Amino acid sequence: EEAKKPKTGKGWIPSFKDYQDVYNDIAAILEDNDYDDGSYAPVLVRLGWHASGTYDKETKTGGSNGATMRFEPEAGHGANAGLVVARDILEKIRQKHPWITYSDLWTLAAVCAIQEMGGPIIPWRPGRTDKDVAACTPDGRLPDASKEHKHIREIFYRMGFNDQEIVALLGAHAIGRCHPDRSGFDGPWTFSPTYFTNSFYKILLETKWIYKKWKGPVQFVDQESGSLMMLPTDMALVKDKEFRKHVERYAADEKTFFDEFAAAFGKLLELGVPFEKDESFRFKRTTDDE
Ligand code: ZEM
Repeated sequence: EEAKKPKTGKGWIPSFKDYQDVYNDIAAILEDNDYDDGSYAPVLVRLGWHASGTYDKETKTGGSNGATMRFEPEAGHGANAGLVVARDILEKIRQKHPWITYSDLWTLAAVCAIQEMGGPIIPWRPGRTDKDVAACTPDGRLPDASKEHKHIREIFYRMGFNDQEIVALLGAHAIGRCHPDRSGFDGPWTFSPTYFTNSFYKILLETKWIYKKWKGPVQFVDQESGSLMMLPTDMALVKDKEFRKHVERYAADEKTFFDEFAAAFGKLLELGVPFEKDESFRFKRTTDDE
């Protein structure tokens, strides 16, 4: 009987099963052999991060609540180049589940992507609402890869993170790659860009990095194969003593990285969201093969 009722209108409240259905539909479209390294998962993680990372704790503006990247000007901010790919594939999921807000959908997609790539379970709960174009954040709230530790701290402290959380979050660069037509940078950070592991830290510490000789922005390549890359901001994590401490901890112990990444990423997705229910109202996601 329940199932026959239309999933819309006042009074209808989605259940955990409804969110699990959305999760399963996202999981089913992640693989595509014609795209990048064969998966949309990394670009979905980047969408969830950029939708959330605009948060300013002083003014309580920005953050995942609102999904204002649907609109110009935010969609057109330089940092968001290429994320139209992620928004477009999620549009297909939204058409099948029109009751879910874009802001819940985009954050759930990032959670799904991380878990399906073998990463940790990320705490996630629904409750975001979409806002209109007036809530778009000003350009410049997301980090600039050409800068170093001072800039990284300014940006992430503004969101409310500490040094340990910053280093944990950056471990997401184990997945995905840089695209010259998006950011101007080029290449993946690891040899397994569709598997969520602690390899970002290991490679960062264990590799001899040299400046890439090219006309593009300053970036680093590994001397041995020339096929891996690091951004100036990534290199700042080993140059800065406080950051480096955590890089070494995460390189040595993937379990510690997974636990601390899950906590920091879960927090990122919730910045500025006025949830009606407390943290115990968490949706426990499963994967099809569990
Ligand atoms: Zn990234 N990131 N990021 N990042 N990022 C890129 C790609 C990806 C920075 C950055 O400038 C860039 C975090 C933090 C920071 C991902 C996740 C997270 C790219 C390449 C750049 C330039 C974009 C392109 O060309 O497509 C900087 C400066 C950061 C902080 C200092 C955090 C935090 C992340 C999540 C927790 C992911 C998954 C990608 C790969 C996207 C893809 O399409 O493959």
